[in-house]
Amino acid sequence: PQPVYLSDYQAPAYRVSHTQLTFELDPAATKVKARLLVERHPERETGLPLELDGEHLSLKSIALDGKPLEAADYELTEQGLRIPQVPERFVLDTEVEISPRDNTALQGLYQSSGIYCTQCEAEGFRRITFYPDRPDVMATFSTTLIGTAEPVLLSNGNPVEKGTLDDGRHFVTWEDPHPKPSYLFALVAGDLKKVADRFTTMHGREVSLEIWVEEENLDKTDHAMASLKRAMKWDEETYGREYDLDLFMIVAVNDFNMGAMENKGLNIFNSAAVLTHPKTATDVAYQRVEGIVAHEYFHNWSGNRVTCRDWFQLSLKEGFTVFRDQCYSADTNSAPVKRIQDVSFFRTAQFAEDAGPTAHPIRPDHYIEITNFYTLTIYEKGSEVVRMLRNLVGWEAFRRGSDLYFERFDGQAVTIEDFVDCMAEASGEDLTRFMRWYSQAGTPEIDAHGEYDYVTSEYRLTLRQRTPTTPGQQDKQPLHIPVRLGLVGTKSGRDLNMTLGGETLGRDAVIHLREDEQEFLFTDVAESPIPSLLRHFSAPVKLHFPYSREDLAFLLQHDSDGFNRWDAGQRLALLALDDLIAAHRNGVEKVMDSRVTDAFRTLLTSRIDDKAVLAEMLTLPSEAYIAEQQPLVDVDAIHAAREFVRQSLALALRDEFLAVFEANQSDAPYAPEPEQIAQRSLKNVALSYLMAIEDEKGLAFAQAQFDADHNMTDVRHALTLLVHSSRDDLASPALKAFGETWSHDPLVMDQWFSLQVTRPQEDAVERVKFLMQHPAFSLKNPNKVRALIGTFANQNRVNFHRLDGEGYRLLADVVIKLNRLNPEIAARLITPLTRWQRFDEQRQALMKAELERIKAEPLSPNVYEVVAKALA
Ligand code: BAL
Ligand code: ZN
Repeated sequence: PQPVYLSDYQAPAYRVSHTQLTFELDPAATKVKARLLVERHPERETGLPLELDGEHLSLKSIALDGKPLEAADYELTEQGLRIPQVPERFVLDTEVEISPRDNTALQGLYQSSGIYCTQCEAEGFRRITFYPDRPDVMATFSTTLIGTAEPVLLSNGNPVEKGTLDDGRHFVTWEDPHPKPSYLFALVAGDLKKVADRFTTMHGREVSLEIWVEEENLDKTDHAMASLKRAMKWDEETYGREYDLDLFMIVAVNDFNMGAMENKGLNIFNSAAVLTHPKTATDVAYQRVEGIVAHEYFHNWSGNRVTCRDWFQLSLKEGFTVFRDQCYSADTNSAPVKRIQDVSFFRTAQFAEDAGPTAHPIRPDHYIEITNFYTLTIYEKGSEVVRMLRNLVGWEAFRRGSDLYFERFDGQAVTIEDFVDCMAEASGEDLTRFMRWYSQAGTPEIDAHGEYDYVTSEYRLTLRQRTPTTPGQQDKQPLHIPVRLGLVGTKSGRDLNMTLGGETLGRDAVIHLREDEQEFLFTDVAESPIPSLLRHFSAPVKLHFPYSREDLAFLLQHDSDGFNRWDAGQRLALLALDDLIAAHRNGVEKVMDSRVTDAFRTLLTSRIDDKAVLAEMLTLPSEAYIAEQQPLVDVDAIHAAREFVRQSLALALRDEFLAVFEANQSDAPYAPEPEQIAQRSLKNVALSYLMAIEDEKGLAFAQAQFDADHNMTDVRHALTLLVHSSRDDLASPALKAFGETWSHDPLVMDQWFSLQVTRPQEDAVERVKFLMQHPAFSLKNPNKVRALIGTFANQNRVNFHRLDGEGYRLLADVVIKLNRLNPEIAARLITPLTRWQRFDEQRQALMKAELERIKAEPLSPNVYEVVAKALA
């Protein structure tokens, strides 16, 4: 497969002003008629051929301006259709046949549990009809769906006509007045039921809201609907964005490659991202649903009204929209916890991506398969860069820039420069150097050190930046890095006033690192400080500062920035873990660092108002994050060291954890409210520690919490702790009962799979293989693959990296099978194997052997691209 290059971009030779589609639905032979009103693009020369994308289509007829074309008039290839000679303006009619039933790739039109649905982003529309399937071709659409056994027929826009044909089939015609690229097209057909509500927009327009689900899920839509209404209001209040159609629909389907999709007026969701019920969904799932509902809704402006010129600009819509949904969730829940959780995930997973063989800039300059680029870099790092922009120019200028962007580019397909230019114009800031964030891959590292001069009362802070090389990018340029900081007085424990170059900055400020190295001299610093750097994670970088453990314990207590207080605790734990990892490797007795125990004791006994923050502070860095900090990953030593810390803390602070657990039990009716969620997470963190030493009371509490069956957050947590313990006598009956109770509910069964395959016990690989034979498992369902295989490979590190290579072999076997069924999911699944360079020689050899075995297969472009990069 050949790469596509950003530098080769050209406007399309022809554009489509209107697209009229008719679908005669049939599982194995759906007929798709397309009438395209085509005209030459004004920026392109005359006489160019018309090139349309098309894959897996069986062409039945083709006519130009009403005249059927002869076979000699056009060329058909694997990739599409070419008509060498066309007029400047014309009407093209085609009819093709496709088989939704056999579409296991879940791109284009397919069937999920008997429901017809579509996924067209990024390049799925070419599996539906011949079309210029690129985001810079925007047309109005009119779509007629003809069905037999499907009571519900949905598409984008508003329904304008419905009726019954002479042969008894029925139809509905939909019109979408907003020009859109083909990737935003959608249809849904089948036996679905709806929950309806209304929203009155800021200008008093009434919008009908509908969530369509299978009948048995009608009781699981309340939270998604409430989230949708909150998101609509938030976008009006925060960004001045109003919804623009009379109808907004969400449909839940069981088989979906992504979380959800922002098709115009007809969002299609993975059922996992929309359905909730206290008995079936955890707090985390509730929050995820809220975030994804908001994200997809926000795309209506940041993505749909203003879209991307080409797929290299994907982060234009995704980075901005993730930023918007993160802010929305922070506003509706606990803001500090939202930031801690987002950054914790980001520093673990995106940093690893940025340091691995598939590292790429936020705006890549080439790709083979665009579906491989729906990555943490495009989404999450893209969001971090938008966040930096917001902080650099300030909220008011950012909002003016956003208004300008939406006004200037409404109905257009644009570039990342267009967005950043609006921010520069609205703020007057020079963002030229800032643009490097979009083209330079890799995580920048800042080496910082500071010196206080008691005589002059000056504090000299030196910051040096470097970005490690990444594949294909050897030379790195300095970036514009905003560093938010405070100087915390070691005597007072307070933020000190900062004066820099004669200018008073206040007690919390941002300094700008633009060069390779810069010195910042703070004057009139009243007492010796400890710097609190990169507050609120003000830039997506790694910060190295030679903090002593005493410094960190001090910041953990005194830093006024909640995020950095949490981070100081993480750093303190990491230093202790480093020693223990070394001790484990050298066969030396492990000794717990009493400073960590003391810090935890203080946390457990002091009054912290936000229980959700406290729960985060009491949570140790994950094995994956610890691994990120090691030069060479020793999975066994990391696991042993972390377990040792958990057990030591539990032994030393057993009574305190018990007290926290007991104080936070509640039998109030479940509500996904921030206070309740915080209380549950704190209680469950305490229970985890008690179970780390299999304390008798802890075991009894876990069993009772499982038996009480109050809500899924508590039940799942208790069951996980039992299943991960050595007490099979308790775990087995609970697991069996849970599996039997929920065998009818695919989303709960996903949880049942996940919590088993994260067991640290040695039989995990065998258990994965066993569960793959379970009637509820299917390789064709992405949620099941993620729950069982993805969770095992990413979260059960000791067992995935087993030294006999069985974990790797299992993953490679699944990838090889999935490569034929669903290349997009197969390619994603390979990620843990691509990180082979981080491990010891023996594991490296085993991982590479599996990558080579995959590479020897006839591969989809998706899997080929990932494997080729991993082995380059
Ligand atoms: N556009 C694909 C799904 C999402 O990011 O919303
Ligand atoms: Zn998105």
